[in-house]
Amino acid sequence: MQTVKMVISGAVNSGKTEFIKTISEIEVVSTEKKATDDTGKIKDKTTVAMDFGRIAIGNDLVLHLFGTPGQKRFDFMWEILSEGMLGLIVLVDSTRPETFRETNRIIDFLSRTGIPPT
Ligand SMILES: Nc1nc2c(ncn2[C@@H]2O[C@H](COP(=O)(O)OP(=O)(O)OP(=O)(O)O)[C@@H](O)[C@H]2O)c(=O)[nH]1
Ligand SMILES: [Mg+2]
Repeated sequence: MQTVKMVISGAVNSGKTEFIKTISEIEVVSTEKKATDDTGKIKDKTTVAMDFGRIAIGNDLVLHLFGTPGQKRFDFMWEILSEGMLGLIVLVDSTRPETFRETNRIIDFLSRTGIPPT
């Protein structure tokens, strides 16, 4: 049985927590708290540390799913969560072009720190 660490990232409100809750086979460990800054204008709750879920693919592979917080002020968690990751999924809300620049920043950062070279 092989276990692979996957990181699910993306800008605020791109759907990271929802994605992990949807595909995880276990109850997701979530750290959602009431948003107290500008994020509160678009949603009630936001991830402040991480999400964690798990899904098995066939009999031999288990994916551990680590969701990052979207807010910039929690970006120190990106490096912590991406340590040892083998795969990265970046979610984008295509209806909010104003988040594309931030999405690029996340991709740049995580491709430099996390994914091992092939
Ligand atoms: N229409 C639609 N709404 C979605 C989808 N995924 C998530 N949402 C909604 O988008 C909002 C944000 O979803 P979250 O999963 O909290 O987003 P997040 O990326 O974890 O947000 P942060 O933790 O604040 O960065 C919620 O209201 C979800 O119900 C989707 O695929 N389609
Ligand atoms: Mg979240």
